[in-house]
Amino acid sequence: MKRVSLTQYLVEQQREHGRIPAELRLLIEVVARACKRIAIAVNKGALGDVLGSAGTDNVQGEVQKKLDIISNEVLIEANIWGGHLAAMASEEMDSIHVVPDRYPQGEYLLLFDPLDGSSNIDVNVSIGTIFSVLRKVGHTRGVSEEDFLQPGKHQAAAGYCVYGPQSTLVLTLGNGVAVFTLDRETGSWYLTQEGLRIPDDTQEFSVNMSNLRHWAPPVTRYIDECLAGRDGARGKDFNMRWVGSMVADVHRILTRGGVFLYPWDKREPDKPGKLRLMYEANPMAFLVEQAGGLATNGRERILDVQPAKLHERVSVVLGSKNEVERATRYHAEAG
Ligand code: P6P
Repeated sequence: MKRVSLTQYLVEQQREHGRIPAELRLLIEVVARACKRIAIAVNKGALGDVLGSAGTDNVQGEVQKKLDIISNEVLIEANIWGGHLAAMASEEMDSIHVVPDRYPQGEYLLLFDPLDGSSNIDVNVSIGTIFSVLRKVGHTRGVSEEDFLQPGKHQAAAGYCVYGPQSTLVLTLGNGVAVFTLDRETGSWYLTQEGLRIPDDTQEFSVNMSNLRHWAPPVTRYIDECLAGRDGARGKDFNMRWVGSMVADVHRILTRGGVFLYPWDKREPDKPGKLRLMYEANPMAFLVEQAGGLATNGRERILDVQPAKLHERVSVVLGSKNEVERATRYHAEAG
């Protein structure tokens, strides 16, 4: 069967649907090529001296794994010269990385978590790259952190690559969600699914239950009802899945439904949540909404949140529409 390659898909989106300018098509192809290189490094594991910690901390104060730094460098090097970007921002870098004067600057801003879930690297559990694309609003050459501080609803594109049993690139350009699988023999990405739809209802929730005693009442109420199953208010039993890699948990939800929660908890009360708005929650929220699901911070649509800082965190409830609406309603009822 002749499969559609990523390149052909993007050319058709550009030519037949006028949906993406050439610069955005180039950006997505470059990011996909970088993800392929990251997949190869991840797959080497212990054979490639890429496991373990790098002995440094990132801006979040988290220990960096060697693959965190390798993945970050792969994305920077792949994107810096193409002329499609003005600057990049990464979970692994304190400040933005501006395209140097020796290269042309483009109109796009690329944000990424180069390797999300890196605590799972050394135990061979799925991890991934998450990316978000914004347009640089001003048309002067200069670019600053303020140019990045746009709500997620302004994203031009978003996606992730999950490095699991398959390497799978999941992408939205604002017109639905498409899935590409890496053919290792040819080194090409091929379209394997499009028009993904998250079922409105689910019987599968995804949360780190060890935080139960730290949650706010609306979250405890929602999860307690799931645990009560058919004998409780919900009248149906629930299953639970928690991989500890957002890309793996979100990919499952995009594929078969479910509801994912990483809510505020009182361990660090001054932080709205653990996950980062700009390069984790926003791209995932864009994908989930494009697949018919919802994504809120418990109170408002994640894509409407106006960022104040590049690395700010946010509480996340995303997935099957009716479950996200219920959990969000519980927050409103709690006042
Ligand atoms: P916890 C990975 O570190 C991550 O940022 C997400 O990918 C994942 O959903 C979450 O944190 C896991 O957090 O507290 O369960 O280890």
